[in-house]
Amino acid sequence: MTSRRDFFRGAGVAGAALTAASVSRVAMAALPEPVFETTPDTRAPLVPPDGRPYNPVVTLNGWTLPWRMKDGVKEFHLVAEPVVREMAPGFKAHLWGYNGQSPGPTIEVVEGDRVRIFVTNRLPEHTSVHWHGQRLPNGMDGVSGLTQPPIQPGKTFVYEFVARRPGTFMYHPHADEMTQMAMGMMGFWVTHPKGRHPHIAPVDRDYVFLLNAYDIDPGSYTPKTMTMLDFNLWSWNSRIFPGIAPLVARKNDRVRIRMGNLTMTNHPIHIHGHEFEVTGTDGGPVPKSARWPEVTTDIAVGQMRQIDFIANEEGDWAFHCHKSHHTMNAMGHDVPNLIGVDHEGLSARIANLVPGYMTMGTSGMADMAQMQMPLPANTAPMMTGEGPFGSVEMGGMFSVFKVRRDLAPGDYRDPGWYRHPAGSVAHEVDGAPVPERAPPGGHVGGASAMPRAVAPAGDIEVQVRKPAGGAHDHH
Ligand SMILES: [Cu+2]
Repeated sequence: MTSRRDFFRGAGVAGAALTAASVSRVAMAALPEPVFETTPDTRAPLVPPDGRPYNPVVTLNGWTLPWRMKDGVKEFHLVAEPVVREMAPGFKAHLWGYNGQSPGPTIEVVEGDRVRIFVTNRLPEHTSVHWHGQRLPNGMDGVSGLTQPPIQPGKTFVYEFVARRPGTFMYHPHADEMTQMAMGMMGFWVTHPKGRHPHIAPVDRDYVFLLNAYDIDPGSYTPKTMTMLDFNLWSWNSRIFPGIAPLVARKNDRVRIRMGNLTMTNHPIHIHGHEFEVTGTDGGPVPKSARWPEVTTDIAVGQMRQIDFIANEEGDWAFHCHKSHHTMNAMGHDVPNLIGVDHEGLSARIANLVPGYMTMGTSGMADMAQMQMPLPANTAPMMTGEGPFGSVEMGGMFSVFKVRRDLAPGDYRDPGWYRHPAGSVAHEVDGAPVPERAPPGGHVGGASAMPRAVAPAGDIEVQVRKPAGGAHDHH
């Protein structure tokens, strides 16, 4: 729920400041009241109450920050602070973010808008905000030490500039970046064109999210911020599948998806059943003559990609990072020693996300009993990545693009699983004989292959030894 807390009435820094008689209450009241969000639900798009009209974006598992219009200036108030983020049902992380969530709220403005952003720092260390991709005065660029002094804990800074260029942007700290971005400090920014733009087509649905990654040991809540490559949670907007909301569209909707990468590696983002074109980057819209069709687009570190397509195939289409390790919630792939760590009930909760997951016991392996092997039946169908035909066997950077004929415009609710027309689902062939394997060095039946000019180098057969039972290797 969105809550408008009285920021100044509370304890803490601002409250303490108010006790000092010399602080001007009028000056502090000049700040717009900050708005906080406490749930990871995908919020309805924020229809602009004033200013130029536009078709608002939908932030996956996120929300858009309301503004206050003051003398023709859009005023926003970001509060950098520690937050608790539910990354998937039953799994919470202690992150840093803005206004109650990580990522922070999306900021949406219109080309030509004058924007004033107040940033209050409630973190235990200094910060700054860099407005990635924007044209602005150098002193508003938010690079701590280079273009401004850092915002110390308890202090509020103000940034002001005109959103000169329409497009897809993001914001993040430029102070102790390694720590602060690893802790989840980032947000999306969209500047809509002020009118018809030759390279920016109007769309029916406009989705945005950031690619991020965390390294959170099983049994703990806080990311390890020194990790450079070996992250174990690959997330979209600090959510992991099956915690990521589906993207839904009405059949024949024009759909735009905007993504920004603030992880430490690239992500080839892939959609099933449709082709798209990259219509923009954080550098601006791509001219039509420079676009080509794709079903996967690689998003490098620090890049943003905007893709457009027509949702003209009904169904539940997978939409995911094509790095197979990034569609795993690999929380146990590098199992740490958890002796002494209290993780009561954790295995069962994580096992809901990762079938077969086991946490090492807190006093050795003797407390295996709490794991209730075999795993309990699913209590909530989406909690194990369960699809209508069984486990989807996916995690991390994975979601479902749901196209339906009968959706109302502006309806972003999950329509449930697709009902396939009769006879349109791959199925088992009854009574089919198991064909022979190809004989070594020769061929039987079917179309003839090219004859071998050189004999193969011997009949080596390799089988994979699985950890528990399974095949034995032999020569
Ligand atoms: Cu990836």
